Amino acid sequence: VDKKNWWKNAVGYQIYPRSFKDSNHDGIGDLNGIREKLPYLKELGINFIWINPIYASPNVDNGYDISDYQAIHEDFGTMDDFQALLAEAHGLELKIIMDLVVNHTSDQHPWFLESKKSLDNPYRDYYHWADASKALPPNDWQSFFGGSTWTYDEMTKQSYFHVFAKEQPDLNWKNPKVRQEIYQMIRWWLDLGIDGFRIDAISHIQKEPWDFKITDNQWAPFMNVAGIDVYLKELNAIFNEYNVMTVGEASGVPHQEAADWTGDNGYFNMIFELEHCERIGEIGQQKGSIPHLKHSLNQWQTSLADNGWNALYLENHDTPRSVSVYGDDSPEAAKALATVLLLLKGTPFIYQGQEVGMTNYPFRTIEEINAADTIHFYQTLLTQGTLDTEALAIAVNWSRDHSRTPFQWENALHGGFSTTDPWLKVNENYRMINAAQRELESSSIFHHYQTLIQLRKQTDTLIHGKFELLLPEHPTIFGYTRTTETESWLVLVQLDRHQMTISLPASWDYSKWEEILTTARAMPLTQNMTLSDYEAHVYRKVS
Ligand code: TEU
Ligand code: CA
Repeated sequence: VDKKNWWKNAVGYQIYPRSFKDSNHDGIGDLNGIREKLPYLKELGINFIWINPIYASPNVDNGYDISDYQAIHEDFGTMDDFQALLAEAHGLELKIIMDLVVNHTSDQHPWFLESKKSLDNPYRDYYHWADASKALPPNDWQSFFGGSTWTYDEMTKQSYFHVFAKEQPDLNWKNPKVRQEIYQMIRWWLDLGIDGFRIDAISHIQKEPWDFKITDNQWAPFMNVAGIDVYLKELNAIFNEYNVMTVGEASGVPHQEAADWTGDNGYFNMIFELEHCERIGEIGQQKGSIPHLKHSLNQWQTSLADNGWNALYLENHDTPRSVSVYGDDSPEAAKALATVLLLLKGTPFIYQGQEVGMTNYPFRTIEEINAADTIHFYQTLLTQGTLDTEALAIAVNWSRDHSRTPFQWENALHGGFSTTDPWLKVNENYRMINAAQRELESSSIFHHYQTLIQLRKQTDTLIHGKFELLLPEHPTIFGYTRTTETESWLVLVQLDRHQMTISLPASWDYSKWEEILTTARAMPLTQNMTLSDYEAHVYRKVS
């Protein structure tokens, strides 16, 4: 095995620590909870864990507003707990990658507290400040979480810049001192022995000049702006000194540029692109679209065929649950989606609960929501005159909280997550949908994930083989091949609850294909295939 490129053969698992497992029963998931569940992750077969931020934070954005990069949030435990977790994970041959949030800090970070003090404070240029008045911000750019990207400060009569919440001021990457501080912090974590980073919102670190005029894309002034490569190369040089993996969250980076951003010579090993999970429809009624998913994944698979490497995912802590978005909440749909995801080319990431088919939450009141951006959206709708129930429906349509409800471990109080009321309510369907149940059933989603992970690990073609999409125009069937000189694999999945008949290429020798895996009844491969109800079939041909 290629030691340096271990991440190509690996399967990842994302842990949202607040919602994974509460070990001391205060209603909040924690590091010792993760430690308790390492054997479960080992059983699933994954190779590395990405943990969302666990650093000191006022929690305006659940840890993405960091006030001390080198301290563990007390909700999660201590630095000793972290080191124990790291050691125990390594003992089980599980790697740990951490979230690196360096586009911004918390407004409570000592750098910002200093920066705010005066125009000539040595930390002033650690952030972006510009002349403004209370009524008139430096420009009309809008932040991702709603409202201006500028917040006025009475004391120094200037505004500071933030692409997310006002409590998340953006760091000034133009300042070499800022970069040195960040690099030092990165080394500190890498020297501790962690196995890499997921780098948050990294495509936003470079900004256009404040007088840049927005034309079509309102995010353009801080999305993959020219000159960003200078900083990314510096970061890459540090990562390269260590045998670690990196995955940059890079919204706004088009697939045509992905070869610069990923692979053996890219800024990162891989990136999370956000295009394939874009939803279709009017705001508040948006739905996942299988044609869009196919089209977008095909573009990324094809563009990165020879240069670069994909990070594969269907859900994370910012999206609703994939089985609800693309499926009908059923185990069949969850297995169908798993089959599509795990056999693509790239490094798959499973988001906690995906492997047991956790679904969206049926939010009934705004009090059940924690995510600041959802609450902000809901309140904006109310001020615009939208009726309460309608505002709620619109705001929760794509709420981040669907995926943040506590992990459903077993059919017990609070789904076995905690014995106390958790910070966010557990979905009541925990009685049916939970890990304990699914470890028992032989035909479960969990076991299907296990099987797919094992299959990947044993099969070089599924790691390196060329990807080709079949039936690109088909509205619901996701079919593709993975091919090397010695063999071909075929994945055929019906992502809908309907019966459909398709025709495969006439030139294929159908007698040579063997069925390796199915989620339904076994079915030999023939030129015409009838698939129904989220059926998935995997075939192999030896040439
Ligand atoms: O999300 C960032 C993110 O989604 C943006 O980069 C994206 O470009 C934007 O929403 C436009 O689609 C990350 C974390 O995953 C999220 O939880 C944090 O809230 C955010 O960064 C701020 O740190
Ligand atoms: Ca706890």
